[in-house]
Amino acid sequence: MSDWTAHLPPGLEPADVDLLAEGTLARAFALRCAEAPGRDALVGLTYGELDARSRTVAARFARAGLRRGDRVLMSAAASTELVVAYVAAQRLGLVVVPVNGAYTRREVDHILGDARPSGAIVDDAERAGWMRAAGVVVGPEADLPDGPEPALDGGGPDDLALIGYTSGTTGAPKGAMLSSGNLLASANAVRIAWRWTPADRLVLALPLFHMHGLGVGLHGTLVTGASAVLLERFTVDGVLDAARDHEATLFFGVPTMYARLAASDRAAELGRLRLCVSGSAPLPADLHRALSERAGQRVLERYGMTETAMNVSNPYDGERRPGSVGLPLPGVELRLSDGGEIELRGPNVFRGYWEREEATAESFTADGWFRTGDLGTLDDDGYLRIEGRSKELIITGGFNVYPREVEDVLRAHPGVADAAVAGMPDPEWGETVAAWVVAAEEGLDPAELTAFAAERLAAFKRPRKVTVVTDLPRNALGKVLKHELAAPT
Ligand code: MCA
Ligand code: AMP
Repeated sequence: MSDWTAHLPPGLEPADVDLLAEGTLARAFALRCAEAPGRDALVGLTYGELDARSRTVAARFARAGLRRGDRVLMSAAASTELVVAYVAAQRLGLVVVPVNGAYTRREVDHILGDARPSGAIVDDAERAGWMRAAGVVVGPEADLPDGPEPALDGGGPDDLALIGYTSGTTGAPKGAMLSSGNLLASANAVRIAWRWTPADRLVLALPLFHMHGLGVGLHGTLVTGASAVLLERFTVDGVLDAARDHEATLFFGVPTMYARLAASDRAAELGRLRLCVSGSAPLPADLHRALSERAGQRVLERYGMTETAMNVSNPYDGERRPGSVGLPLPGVELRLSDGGEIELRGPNVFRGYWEREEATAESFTADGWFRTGDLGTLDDDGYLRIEGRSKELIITGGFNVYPREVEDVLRAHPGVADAAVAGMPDPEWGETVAAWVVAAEEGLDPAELTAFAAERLAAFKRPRKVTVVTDLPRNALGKVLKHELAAPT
């Protein structure tokens, strides 16, 4: 077991760390708004404005019939209006279900059917049409009539605040239920560990429908009382211009973003930031070194999951070790099973999967530790290295793709008898999705198959390469030997 005291700044004792000091995430937001109304929350939005606008939007939600505990699906590009609507939803006690804006109708329908939201926050007309069945549908600006102000910032840390959809070996995405306390504890843990202060300004170019952008970037900013420059999408110039123009101090990204930044002739400009953090996928050690050489920036790598928010991080003071994700964050306990699986416990660990008792039971040990499905080793100083995964998962550009879901889609094509999907190493994306298919008939056209997949899968899940093979190599138990397929020829 490794412990988290190395993350504490000088003078802060473990006994003085209270990750749930504000009680709930919504109360933390409300407190920061009240404490410094004139300070920026986002560039162009002060805390006072965030308070007033989120009250108005919460009142509109309430007038439209949304009540504490109701689920509301959220699928929109990052914008000030989206942040206001999200804060309003949290303050009203709604349970937010973030959904990737790249999802096709098939993928969205699965989540609608499973989570049965009463409302949706979306930013385009076509997707609004898909959500209509959910009931109340609004733009991020909550284009609903005003209403009387409802009770805000109530409830307790155990109340559900977010359901994050994540797949599993079964292929069908399931909803990880995070309480308000889970999210608050994780935001406070990174606030302490990364020495986040109200004077910090984050360049936030991550989507707000995943834990990285939402749970770390946005929650961390607002729980700290700091500010962010929100970018609708990531580009190298966009990030570096924002850092320069708004005197930013922080940047959080996935390794693909860092690979693009390192390759740019502006890479040295990253050096102006106080702290750059990487996560969601392994940061190659040579990329870590390249950033250090070209930008003088020792990127701090950390490890998280939808189910747990943030778990482990390299220390702010002390060695940031390339190839390692570091030490458990404040409040987090970590151990390795006999098979090397990383197991976790702490106030950040989720309550279970929405309406999936069996999957929930399987994901915890008998003594209550969460099984991550990631394999690791601990070195003598307690630093964790992620060595692989026991779950089948491809991470491409920081987005997760479950091979089983892609295989199911490919097999549904009448020309396909069988299919296998695996990740291929890639210097920019980390991994890319590759497929091997056995044709059911002569003349299967890979381009036609790709078009078939495009109707059913978000762009990042689609195989970049499809190879037609006569059969798939299998072991004696009939399991496809993917490492043989993916091996370089
Ligand atoms: C875009 N494309 C992708 C990806 N992103 N393909 C594979 N993997 C991807 N991640 C597709 C586009 O649809 C397009 O397809 C083509 O690639 C080129 O797009 P491009 O413009 O180059 O991409 P981009 O818009 O610049 O996006 C790259 C990106 C983005 C900025 C790295 O993928 C991104 O924002 N990733 C962050 C994901 C994230 O937030 N993950 C956190 C998960 P076509 O040409 O066919 O149109 S939370 C998590 O994992 C845990 C909690 C944790 O620890 O953080
Ligand atoms: P998700 O639940 O979709 O957010 O994805 C979580 C998974 O991303 C984890 O279980 C890990 O496999 C992976 N992951 C996150 N951060 C890192 C990291 N720094 N290094 C390696 N894998 C990571």
